[in-house]
Amino acid sequence: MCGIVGIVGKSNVNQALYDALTVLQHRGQDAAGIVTSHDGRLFLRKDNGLVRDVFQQRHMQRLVGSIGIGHVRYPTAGSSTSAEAQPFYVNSPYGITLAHNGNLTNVEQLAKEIYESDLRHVNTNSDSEVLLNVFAHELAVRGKLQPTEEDVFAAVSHVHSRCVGGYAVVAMITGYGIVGFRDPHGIRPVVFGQRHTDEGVEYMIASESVALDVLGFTLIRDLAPGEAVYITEEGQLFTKQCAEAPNLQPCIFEHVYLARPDSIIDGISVYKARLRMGEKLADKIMRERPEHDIDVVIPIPDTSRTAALELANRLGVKFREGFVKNRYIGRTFIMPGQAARKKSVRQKLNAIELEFRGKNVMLVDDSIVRGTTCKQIIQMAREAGAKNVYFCSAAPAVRYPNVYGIDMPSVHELIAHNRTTEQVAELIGADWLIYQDLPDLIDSVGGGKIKIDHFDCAVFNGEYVTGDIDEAYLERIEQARNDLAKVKNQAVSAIIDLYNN
Ligand code: PIN
Repeated sequence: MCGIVGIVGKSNVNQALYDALTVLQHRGQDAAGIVTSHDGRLFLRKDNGLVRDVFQQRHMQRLVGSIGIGHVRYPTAGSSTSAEAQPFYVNSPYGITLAHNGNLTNVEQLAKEIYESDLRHVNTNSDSEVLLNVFAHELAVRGKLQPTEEDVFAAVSHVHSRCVGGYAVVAMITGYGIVGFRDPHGIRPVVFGQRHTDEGVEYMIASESVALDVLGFTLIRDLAPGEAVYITEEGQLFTKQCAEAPNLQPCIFEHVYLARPDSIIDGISVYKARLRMGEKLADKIMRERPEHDIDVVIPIPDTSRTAALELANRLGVKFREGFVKNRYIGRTFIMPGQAARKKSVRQKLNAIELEFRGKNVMLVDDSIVRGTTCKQIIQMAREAGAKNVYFCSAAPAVRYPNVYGIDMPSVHELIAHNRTTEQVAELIGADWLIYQDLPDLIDSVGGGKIKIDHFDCAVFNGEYVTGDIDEAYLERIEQARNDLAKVKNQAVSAIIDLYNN
């Protein structure tokens, strides 16, 4: 998962892009980048790290221009070097830079086509660079010295017909404008908005509406699935539906935990969706055990707080903050003579004993993926003196990998894969485990004022909305992930050897 932003302003946009990226930081902490344009020149800064670490004063001063795009990256399979930080750049036609959130599922075929038919070179393993080259090729074949909005939209249409998967994109065409587009299923979110300044109207395209809010932009709307928005350097805005059969099926996991609660996606408040998840969970608890003996509901910070609050309200049970999270957790350094160690949950979370001692506690988390952290947290609750530890997941059991840009472990690492709820409860050490039912999750998200009844729920039900995912594909990504893990482990061992010798 990643965050994208693009701004067409009336004065330098470097600070606004930086601020927007900090607001989108939760979508990716692995790498960050900004490119701006002034007088036909591009200014780019990108590197691995958090936004606050990647951009120093000297970098910001160089990022001049009233138009630019930015990106924060979460590592997806294959992307971990700073060469794969975004935005990506291609010099022809016009000089195009691009930032992408999502994942293309036909990237191998596209990479082949790009090389063999489009005669283009791709220098990284990133599907975003492939996407950029497809877009650049489709714009180049229009053969125009000065592209119009119709040329840009035609190129996006061709991208839609060639690229399969989840993609929310912002691209800058040097000297002309920025374009944002969303895949024909609208899997990943993207919105656009405007703000009025003394010099005129400024526009922003961003992954989440919260970036608009914080920077004083007002939301115009979400991009529809398959739709593109093009804003020229002069500030003219055009939109067009560029897909043949758009069909909104957004990723439901955005509402479970990826997005910030103060964002509104496709008209749905993430916060309200999470409140409804809590209500539905309470109803399920009452159905399963009307005589339950829960003394206190305790969220596992941060995401699950909203659902836990409403769950406690509905059950009429006390809601208490039993865990405190260290917000300043640092890096793990590889010291001479030590193996690289993973930070334990205990360094991130600490229990307030008096909320646990002698009580039947209901812990709430947004989801259970590997089950490794929740196992440790349940153990902490017991050590703090809980009598019984019950566990609620605001999402159903995660049983399948994500292929649209969320970095999920491979299928064998998912604790619920091929396991029943009882088996998972036993493995994580819970006295009782309740998962949200999928229809309830769908109703929590899509059953408010804005009705959406189709979502990408593949991680829960294995049904991939693009229709091109089979066993062979899943095996291939698993293999790629294993290979990458091997390379990473070898690199870590080599560094440790270096220190030791
Ligand atoms: C919580 C995010 N949330 C916590 C992510 C842990 C699964 N995990 C998914 C629970 S927050 S595990 O946004 O950081 O606050 O099941 O893999 O152990």
